[in-house]
Amino acid sequence: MSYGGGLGAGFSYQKFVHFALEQTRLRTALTPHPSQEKFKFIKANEDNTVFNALSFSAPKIRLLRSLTIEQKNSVQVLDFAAFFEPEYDLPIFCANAFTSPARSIVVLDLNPLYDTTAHKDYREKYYRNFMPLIHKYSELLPWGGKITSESLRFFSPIVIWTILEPTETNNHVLYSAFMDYYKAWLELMNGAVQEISKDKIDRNKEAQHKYLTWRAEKDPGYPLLKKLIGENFAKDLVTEFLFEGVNTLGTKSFLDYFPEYASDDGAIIKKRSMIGKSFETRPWNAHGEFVGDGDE
Ligand code: BLA
Repeated sequence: MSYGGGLGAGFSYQKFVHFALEQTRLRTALTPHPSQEKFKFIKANEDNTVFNALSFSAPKIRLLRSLTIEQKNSVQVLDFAAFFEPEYDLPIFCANAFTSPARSIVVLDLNPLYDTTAHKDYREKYYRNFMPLIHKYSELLPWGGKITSESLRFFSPIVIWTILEPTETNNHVLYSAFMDYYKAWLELMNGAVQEISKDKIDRNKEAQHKYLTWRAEKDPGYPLLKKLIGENFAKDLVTEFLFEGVNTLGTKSFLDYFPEYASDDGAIIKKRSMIGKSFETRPWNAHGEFVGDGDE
């Protein structure tokens, strides 16, 4: 047994993906997404690196896509996300894990379409019933410490943000949390009520576009993707696969949404955070209310 840390032989995020697809297929009909074709066979610069990319849509789901990157006995990456059609204001499923032999950096959440501090009604509607999930996991998967402050507005009160040693036990807990969070998301899908007001649909569309625009520009995985598949293909992967919709769901630019990143010559400032890192501890209380840094 390998409880001493490091990646046990054969550890893989594939089983997370299989679980999610199987569970989804029990509830809805998945069809391959057009983006699938171009990204099915991605070849990395390094021979020991295997990419697996899958994308689908379904009647209520605009895009469900998954990317795993596997280096034998070394780095393992999971990037799994699912977005509803704009007729639904439901949260976005988000599971990201970057695992090296030393540690796993994990974000697991039902990312809100609307900031849950500014929109309390949204928080009540979608997160109140799921608070037991974070109570179940906040000790085993503890808050990962200071984080890019801008990320917080895309996180929900039930977000799991953690940095762990990739022991067998921790990997089990992570898988268990992934299953619980994914089932919660599917539960939301089952109960989803289609919006008919054009204004509200447009609003949902813009909120999803804003999210895609943020992640397509500032995702922490981008530097590694560039290293593994080259800058041009990494850019295509980000805009046409991982955050597909960023060029079609809306017309606003990154700087329209996030003007604080504008440099004097009108370019986008390259650094990820303008505010810097903060939130040493979990900034929501047990009721999901945002309390910020404990010492503020
Ligand atoms: C680090 N990834 C991180 C961190 C976060 C996330 C919060 C810690 C650094 C920070 O404070 O920002 C993930 N941040 C997110 C997510 C959202 C967000 C999911 O705002 C959603 C709104 N990670 C991946 C993929 C790769 C990856 C696909 O998901 C690689 C291909 C790598 N993430 C990665 C690496 C780090 C990291 C290497 C450490 C380096 C760094 O901190 O920049």
